Amino acid sequence: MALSPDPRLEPNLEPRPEPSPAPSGANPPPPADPIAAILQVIGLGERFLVCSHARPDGDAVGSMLALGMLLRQLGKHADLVNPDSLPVVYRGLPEAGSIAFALSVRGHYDAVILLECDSVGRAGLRGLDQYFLINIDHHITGSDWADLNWIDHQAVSVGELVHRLVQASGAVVTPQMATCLYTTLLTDTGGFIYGSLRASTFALARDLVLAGADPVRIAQDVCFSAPVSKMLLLGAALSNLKREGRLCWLSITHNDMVRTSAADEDCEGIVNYALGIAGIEAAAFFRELPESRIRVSLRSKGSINIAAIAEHFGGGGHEFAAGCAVDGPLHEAVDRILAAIRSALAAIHAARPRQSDST
Ligand SMILES: [Mn+2]
Repeated sequence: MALSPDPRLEPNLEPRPEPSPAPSGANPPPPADPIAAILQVIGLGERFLVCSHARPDGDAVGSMLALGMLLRQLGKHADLVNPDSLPVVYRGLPEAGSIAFALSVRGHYDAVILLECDSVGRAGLRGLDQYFLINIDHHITGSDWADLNWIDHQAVSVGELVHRLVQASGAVVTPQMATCLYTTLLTDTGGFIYGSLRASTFALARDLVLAGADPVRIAQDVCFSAPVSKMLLLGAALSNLKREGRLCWLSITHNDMVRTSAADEDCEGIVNYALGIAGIEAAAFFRELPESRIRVSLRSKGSINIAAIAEHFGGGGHEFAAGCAVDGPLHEAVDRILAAIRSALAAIHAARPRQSDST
């Protein structure tokens, strides 16, 4: 086995990997037909490694699993690896046990496929540089850092891109695959309420249900299976909620995490409570990590490009949902991030007629 498991996994401290190197002559331009190019690499190879980012979310887990199923259906060997354990709510997904936990990889692979990683470092695995790297991403801040790149930020989830690969390969969308892919749609759209939602998103959801995904069961597993610690942590965050005009933010300290026995994954989605308030256009959630780093989740209802702010602080994401990690202490991180959001909001509203301010 080519993996080196390390049971002493720390919660990911988001050592934001060094910025991706500027495109050099080493990376070819994106192919005209990236799907065909990726399928060609798959067709010529035998052994593949599938990775996604550390602290995997529903899109990372679901798309890794579905891609693993595709590769095996095509008669290939596929290893799935992540440096962090899966959030509890995704452990019931079909073949979830096939994702191995490791901090480094070695051995022979014909290619490594990285799903929604904005750099090789984002995968959190040592040893990847020696392989032919394929980058499949749907983040607006994604870049052509790999040997073969397919970035489509119109896709609501990277699972949507994996589905296109499945279709183009002629493989069958099994009920297990459909379940994993539907999960990526459900989670990356916050339950079909944000992201690049289009009619095609719902057409894809329909296709996946027809292929065997059970939408009620998946929603129950993903949305209604939270541990108590998540609710206690949410209470701590809401008690720190602050509003200033169109901006709302909340925060939790490391002590809040300890006091509520919260896990890393319990922080997921808390930022949306701030965005859910009438009149709010931008929201931020600050989490104090041990060692005085601050993880920041950013959201916009659409008036400002929040990914640009995340990118300014070394992070990235989508136009309306992004994140970064910055140095503490907490109050200084809050001040720096809020200042950037205030500027962005002020720039937008200075350019707009006043009557549009009222909603
Ligand atoms: Mn995603």
